[in-house]
Amino acid sequence: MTPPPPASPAQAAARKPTGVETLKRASHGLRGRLAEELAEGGVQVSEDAYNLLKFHGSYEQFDRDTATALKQQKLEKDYQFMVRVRMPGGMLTADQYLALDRLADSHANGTLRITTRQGLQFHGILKADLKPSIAAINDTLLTTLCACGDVVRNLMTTSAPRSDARHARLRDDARMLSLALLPQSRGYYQIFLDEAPVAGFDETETLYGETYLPRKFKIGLATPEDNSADVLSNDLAFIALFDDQDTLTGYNVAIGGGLGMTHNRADTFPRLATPVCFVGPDDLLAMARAVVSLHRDHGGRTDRKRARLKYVVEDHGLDWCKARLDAYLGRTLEPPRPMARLHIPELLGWHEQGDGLWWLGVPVPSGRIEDNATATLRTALREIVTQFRVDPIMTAQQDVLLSNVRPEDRDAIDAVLDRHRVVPAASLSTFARFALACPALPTCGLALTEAERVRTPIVASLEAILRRHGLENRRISLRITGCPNGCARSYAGDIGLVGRIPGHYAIYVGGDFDGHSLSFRYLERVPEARLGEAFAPLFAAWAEQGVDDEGFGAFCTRLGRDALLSLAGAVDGALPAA
Ligand code: SRM
Ligand code: SF4
Repeated sequence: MTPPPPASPAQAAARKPTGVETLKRASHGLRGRLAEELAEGGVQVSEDAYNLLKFHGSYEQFDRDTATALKQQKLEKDYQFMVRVRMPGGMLTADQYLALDRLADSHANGTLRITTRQGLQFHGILKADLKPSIAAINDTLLTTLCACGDVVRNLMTTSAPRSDARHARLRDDARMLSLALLPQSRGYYQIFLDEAPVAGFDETETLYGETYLPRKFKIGLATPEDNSADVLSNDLAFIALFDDQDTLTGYNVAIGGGLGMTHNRADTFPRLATPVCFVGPDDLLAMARAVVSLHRDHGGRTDRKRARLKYVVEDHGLDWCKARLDAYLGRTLEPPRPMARLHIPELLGWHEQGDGLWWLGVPVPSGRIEDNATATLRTALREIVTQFRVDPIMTAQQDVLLSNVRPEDRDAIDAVLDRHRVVPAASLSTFARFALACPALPTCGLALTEAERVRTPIVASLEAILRRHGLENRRISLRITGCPNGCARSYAGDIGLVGRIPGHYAIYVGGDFDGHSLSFRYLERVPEARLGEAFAPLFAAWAEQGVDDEGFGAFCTRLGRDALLSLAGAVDGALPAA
């Protein structure tokens, strides 16, 4: 056989593993020089340490609000660290929550930020406080290990604390998978908790291998009735199926979800996970390991923008992936079973758990638990958790559920929230309750526009238009992100606003409330002040021409982009999407 011609320098470069791949391989179990760098003082870490820190749950950031002024004064940027807590299903005990709340003052910027994956983030931690902060989180029996990085991230599932077999199973599955899919390396414990190395301890990464995964890997668990974890946005989705007696029959498995994309790179795109097979109740971990192995063995390692599992599924096809999964499991996997349509339920407000206790879902705008001029939410939550010993659970909608409330405490809890001017869910429209925004400026280094800080005015302006048509309590979701990475799942809801250039957003419409379909780009670079103008004709048409209970996204998809554009006419300053 004739040997293939030698690769050109360009081809060779394109096939070269990224620097992060080389770093992981040489890192000695994700340790690198992190321990030394943290001990060295200063305000920043090296690029290698920056990349390794992610695996331990932290990102180096800087305050983007002050950066320009500091630069003009020839001063150093205000470097600080974000730390993310890994907490499967968003579950915390009362004591854990109170410890994290204290940490927000002692080491961070006085806020706790609920994430769209049911985690909690601290912002504004100084380098000198990083190790003590992570140690303090571990003292509460929580971890930050693998909250970020090229590994399996925080496990998502329904946060509803219902006391039934279905919910108990999902919670147990999320906890089990979260633990079982952690790496073997003791690096984290040695760097942050001063654990002494144990001679002969086997740290071989049997699942991950020396270079871990090509990119982040996300898992979500749901039932058809409760898709509050938006599972199809994950690399791997398990949808648990139960019989009439509430006995688990098994899981439908879907693979290849992921929402990040890069503007001007058509080969990157959002994608929802595709159902690939069904496995029995005892196969959950083996299946998870098989899909992780598929990513490990076939995910791209030369271009981090195209390294997620979704591109393996797109490039090779579902049948090819299914054949690999059969091989990892050593048998032919059953096709996915028929199931009911996925549904995202309402979790806010008061609900009975089914065991005599109640939960209260408290809305948290953009997930930011803080005291501000509008409401002293953080103080209210601290008082309630301290006094009534309720266990908080974070939701994928960036809200908090206060669980295990005794019926006799309900009125007193409402009174505390009222005293702290926290707006109850019942006073908010459905549109406002289901609006998400990512942190964006000033902490996120990738933000092109604001998101969290403009959520309130944007919601108010669009809500006012919906209200004119009596539509504000229809199930309609709005997701705002400061860049195309999709952290608030901007392409999976009815409406996505995606930061393009400062003060301007691309508008996506056509997804759906329950997470079944993706949206399409309708307008480009709409000035923030003209968003209302872009939506007003669409909402009016939805009110007049929407069929039965047709969702806004479905309505937009039915009409298509051209019809929507002719309805809207020219929006000053905006460009039609290409
Ligand atoms: Fe995200 C990067 C915040 C959920 C897709 N995400 C980032 C970083 C770390 C910016 C960075 O790389 O420098 C952001 C930190 C901002 C800050 O200041 O805190 C960030 N992502 C978040 C959070 C906090 C948004 C929120 O509003 O809560 C969420 C944390 C979840 C958690 O607890 O683990 C968060 N990110 C998501 C989701 C939604 C989800 O998983 O359900 C997505 C879309 C789904 C997906 O993964 O495809 C998402 N984040 C990204 C991407 C695009 C990845 C890609 O495949 O291209 C990036 C950029 C990257 O990784 O290079 C990113
Ligand atoms: Fe940052 Fe973009 Fe994610 Fe928002 S969507 S947090 S701006 S990476």
